[in-house]
Amino acid sequence: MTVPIVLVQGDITRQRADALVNAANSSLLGGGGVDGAIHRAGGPEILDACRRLRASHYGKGLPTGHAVATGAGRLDARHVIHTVGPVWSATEDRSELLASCHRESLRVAAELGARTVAFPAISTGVYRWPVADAARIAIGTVREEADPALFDEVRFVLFDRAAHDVFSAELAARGAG
Ligand code: AR6
Repeated sequence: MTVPIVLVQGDITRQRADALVNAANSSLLGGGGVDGAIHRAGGPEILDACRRLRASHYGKGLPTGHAVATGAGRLDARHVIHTVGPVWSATEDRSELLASCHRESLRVAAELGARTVAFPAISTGVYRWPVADAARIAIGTVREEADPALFDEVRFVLFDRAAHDVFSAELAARGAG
């Protein structure tokens, strides 16, 4: 048995889930893309919590491939899990770091008892990771790591049609499970 993986096209800030994953940067203090949208829609409570994390555990910032949770402010979720994806490199294989973002986010979600988790396509925007390769790593890691006893659903929320099609093709290529 594997955890059901569901694909949705749209804005992750409009999703209802126990936990929404944020494609953050190591400052944890906001940015563009998903990060900007989550802070805008979620309100100042999330940024306040991020500032407290910086002041307590992450003085130097959250390392790439790690994940940490805050509350979700006004979002329709209980938690936001912030993870820092790797910047794409043509000369260095950083796949393990992208896999780690997914693994660590799931680990944090499980600790919090979050049974439905929504991911964006981490690293595929500002960080320029090719979407097909990101889909392979993201779906592959979730398939391997998400314990069906702990999760009811893992959702990928793809902003545009093209990314949704690429994730669909990756899921179809792997079969039902
Ligand atoms: N909902 C779902 N997906 C979205 C949304 C949204 N509201 N907005 C953008 N995307 P990005 P990264 C897609 O750039 O590449 C930030 O400045 C987007 O089309 O958000 O991991 C952070 O602070 C793309 O496919 O994240 C970091 O500095 C995907 O989400 C940096 O960007 C990820 O794009 C992180 O870059």
